[in-house]
Amino acid sequence: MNLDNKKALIIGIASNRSIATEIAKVLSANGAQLLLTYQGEKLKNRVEEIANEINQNIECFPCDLSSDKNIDDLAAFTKKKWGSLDIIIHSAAFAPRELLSGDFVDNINRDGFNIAHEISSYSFTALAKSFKGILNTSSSLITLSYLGSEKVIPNYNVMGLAKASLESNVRYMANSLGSNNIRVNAISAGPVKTLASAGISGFNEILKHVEAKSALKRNITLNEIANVALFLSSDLSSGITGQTIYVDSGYNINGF
Ligand code: 0WE
Repeated sequence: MNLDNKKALIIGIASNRSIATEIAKVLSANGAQLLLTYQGEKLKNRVEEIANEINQNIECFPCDLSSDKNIDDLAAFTKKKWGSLDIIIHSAAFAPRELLSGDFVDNINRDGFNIAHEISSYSFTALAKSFKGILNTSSSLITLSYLGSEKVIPNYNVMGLAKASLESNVRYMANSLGSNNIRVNAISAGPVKTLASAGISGFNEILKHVEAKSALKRNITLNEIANVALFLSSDLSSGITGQTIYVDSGYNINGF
């Protein structure tokens, strides 16, 4: 698959094992030029090291998705650097940790609900809004979701609502941007060990359950997610928009 001359913005690298890191490697290996973002000064060095490992001249730029100013500054930087953009990978989510365990109703609060939806869903729309003016025709926007959006997963709690919002967001964004030939899709990934899942109570049980019960009888790899991101980024998927595509060993087909 060929992404030569395509320029990709990748948001959500927090470590070597991030989904966004593997997507960056795979898109770069297929010819794309990359711009990576880091969430704050704490992550700057780590993201720059990852950028250097992939390719010596990849630039990194700060972006906290809770800030409209940060998003607009990122769009202005992208415009100055490249003039236009072809691919946005949105691989970021956040809910306050104390909401990701225990009883959903007991632990929910207004702030936590708002933060989860703002960072995990609205930020994708905000990026589209801010970058719309520099997105090339036939651009592809991709976000990451999880089965907890449509089925109850213990402890996923408010993130389930936020991912439901994100997947609906994908449909409305696809409809809105379709006339500019901009495509918008989500990848619903099976559970993978990353910083985002580290320390989540019951996460290892979820991994074991998928291994035992999924159609493929194993967990997925980061590379399998990244390969679908490559497909959705490329013109091979030119007829696909507004979709949530499962990369989950088939786990989502199960009823029991
Ligand atoms: O979407 C996610 C997790 C996203 C996430 C992770 C954190 C950890 C650190 C959002 N907010 C935070 N906040 C923090 O303070 N996943 C799909 C991974 C995940 O998280 C779970 C899972 C799975 C799978 C939480 C409970 C149950 C299953």
